[in-house]
Amino acid sequence: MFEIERVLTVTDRAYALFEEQQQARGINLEQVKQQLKALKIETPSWGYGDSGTRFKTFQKVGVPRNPFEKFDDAAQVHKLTGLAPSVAIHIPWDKVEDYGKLRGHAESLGLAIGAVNPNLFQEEDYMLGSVTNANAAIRRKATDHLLECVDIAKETGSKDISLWFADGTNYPGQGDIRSRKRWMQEALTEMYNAMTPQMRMLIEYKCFEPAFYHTDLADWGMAFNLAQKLGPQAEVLVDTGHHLPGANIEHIVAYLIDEQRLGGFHFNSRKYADDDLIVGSINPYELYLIFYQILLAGKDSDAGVRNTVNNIAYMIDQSHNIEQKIPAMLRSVLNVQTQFAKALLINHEEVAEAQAQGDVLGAEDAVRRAFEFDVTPLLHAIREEQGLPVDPMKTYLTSGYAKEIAVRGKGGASW
Ligand code: PSV
Ligand code: MN
Repeated sequence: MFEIERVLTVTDRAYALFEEQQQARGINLEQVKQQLKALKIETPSWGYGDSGTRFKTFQKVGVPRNPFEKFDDAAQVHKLTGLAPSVAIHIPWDKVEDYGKLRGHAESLGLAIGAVNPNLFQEEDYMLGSVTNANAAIRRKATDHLLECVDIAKETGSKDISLWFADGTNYPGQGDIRSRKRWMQEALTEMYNAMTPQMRMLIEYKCFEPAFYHTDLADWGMAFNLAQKLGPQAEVLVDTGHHLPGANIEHIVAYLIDEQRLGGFHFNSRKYADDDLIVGSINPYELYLIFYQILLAGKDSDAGVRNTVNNIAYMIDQSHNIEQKIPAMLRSVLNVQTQFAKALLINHEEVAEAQAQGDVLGAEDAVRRAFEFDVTPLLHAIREEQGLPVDPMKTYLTSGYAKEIAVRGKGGASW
């Protein structure tokens, strides 16, 4: 009892100091808290299963054996953080006979089924491409899978269908780049026309891997062009791991928001290529600067820009090869929350004033300063207000859930 009281007093005092500091900077903390409480991050079903590299997939004890168990684990992440109420699925990794049943299971856990991700990269037929394959029968098969995913989304109540293609070539001359471009557009047009008006197509790009010479959707410009051609229900998805070293992702984000074509994110961290490391573990400042652009656009006078910002799907896309799956996912959503909280402390008027004066260092300082605050007291305060554990990771580690799921044994779902 004494111990709890002491901790709460320290927390309260830390928050009081934080509040004083932020009020002095003209930050409206009530508004910050509201925005923090509204943050939602989708976790991927595949992040709970075993995964690996081409060298080895390590098997972990307690990994879910089927899609239902993946939702059980995802529910832990949401229960402890209040941040992750939906789960993206990948088809056929999460293929079930009855999607209504899966949806019912998710809802019974307080979750929703999020984005549906068609998988067009794991069948022998797709070695030389799926929707861009020179063989018309294979293109047909791939397009049919896209249509199947639209039907699944209707059953699961999913709004977003998130597309990523491994399509590309390994050698010059291997394929006709322009024909492939047209086949891609043809397939996506067919899928687009099958969507209900409530649905949205998210188009993801990736500069390389598994194709090494050319990738059919290699960068944001190609995804953007396709989205523009398809129509207003098609938007671009930015996977933070899918850029060449040195790419300014926040610039891409700002540009796409301004064009009202940024639909969502796949968050993760990369060091060299698409390494799928925990978001915020390598370059938290990049994540912070992405949120800076988003929050700034949220204040724009253009209602279309504000609407784009309010409909961004924040999703994690990580495959945890050596980490414990649930703690890795907890760390991920908490890292996103931390950087979002910091970005909420940016005084945009101060930045604008420095910009107007041509004060380069002043503007940079006004952006960076918020990053340097410790937001722990703020996060503790909102968690207390929401009836959530103040330290979700610690609560999970002492909850006994890992022991409970150990009965699943090794050899659960993997991709
Ligand atoms: C591909 O690297 C990707 O980022 C796509 O989003 C896939 O759907 C996901 O990873 C899982 O392979
Ligand atoms: Mn991705």
